[in-house]
Amino acid sequence: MDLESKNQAGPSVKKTVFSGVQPSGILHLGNYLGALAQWVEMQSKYHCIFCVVDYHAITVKQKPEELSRRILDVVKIYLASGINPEKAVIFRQSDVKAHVELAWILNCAAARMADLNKMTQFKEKGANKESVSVGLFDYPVLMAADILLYNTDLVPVGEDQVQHVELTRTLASRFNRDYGQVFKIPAVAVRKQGARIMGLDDPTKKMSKSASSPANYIALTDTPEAAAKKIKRAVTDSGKEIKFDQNKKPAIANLLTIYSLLSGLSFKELEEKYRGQGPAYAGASAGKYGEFKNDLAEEVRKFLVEFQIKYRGFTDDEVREILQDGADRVRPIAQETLNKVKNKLGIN
Ligand code: ATP
Ligand code: LTN
Repeated sequence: MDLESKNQAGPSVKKTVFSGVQPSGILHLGNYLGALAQWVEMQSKYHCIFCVVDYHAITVKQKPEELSRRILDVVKIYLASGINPEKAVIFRQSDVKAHVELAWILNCAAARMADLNKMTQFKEKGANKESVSVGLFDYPVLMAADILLYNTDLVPVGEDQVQHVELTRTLASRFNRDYGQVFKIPAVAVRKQGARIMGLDDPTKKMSKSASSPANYIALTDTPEAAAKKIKRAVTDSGKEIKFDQNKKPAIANLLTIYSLLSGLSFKELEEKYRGQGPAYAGASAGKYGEFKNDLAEEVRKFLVEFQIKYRGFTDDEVREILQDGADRVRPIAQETLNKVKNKLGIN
């Protein structure tokens, strides 16, 4: 498919969507339900550009051999999730140099220390670390550059990234005001359900690939048996009712969210299904919530089996080709925006 019909401004009126994932660890069900599943829905409707943000990953120390492996694996995860390179562009951030160039320009011409000091992710990721890279502090500016290079309309992300998209809007407006109109102001797209999947071991913290214990997440590459074990051991709330109540039953609300998104059943249907089930029903061996957890594990098993068959079906060479093709397609768009920016600054 030619880029003209996919991503460039022109006769087409399709909106542009941009998003990315860091190749910094094992992707989990939270990444899939919060971000990737939304991307798949969007690719038929919009001009979609999905990036593997390797320059973001190096804001914390990575093992070089592992990083190069993970870059390819993240693309395989995109593909197994249902992203179709015929419909959406997939590329690697470091293959398009305009990203770092624009990030530097935004650092100087738009971003303020006070903006970045407000970012919570930096504080969380930097907490309890002896030394933190300047890159980790500056990381939202690189994310803004990613988004702004492509005249992006919509940025589909999980809830934790909303603050960064808001910052992107601030930087774009400030640059436009101070140097003249260049950037389109993007909007964030967050799913109503699934935007913040919580850790299985702690429903007060988001499921995270950088969590200290693997009991926190279901990796997309976990065996169904390992995933079932994690679900059985997942923290639950007091009481025995299966009811969606975010405040009183955050752990069950989280499990219900995962169940609902994977099965297509609504909370109401699920509540109905398990009404009246408690210790007496589930039996001593299954424990309270036992039946519910068994069924959820079965939903997760079905999802993982299907996902992993697809995941294993792609070769590294295929992925390298997709990445090269993707970078070749988006480079001219990025360069055009960068040229406009440099013109405004008098450095072209
Ligand atoms: P982590 O904290 O797991 O290391 P991250 O959020 O820093 O991950 P990515 O893995 O690059 O970084 O995130 C990819 C996408 O997945 C982003 O859109 C992010 O908002 C989304 N996401 C990450 N964790 C969750 C979650 N627990 N629930 C829903 N969406 C999530
Ligand atoms: N910061 C994001 C990853 C990311 C991104 C982007 C997401 C980098 N650039 C552009 C959307 C659009 C994260 O940590 N999840």
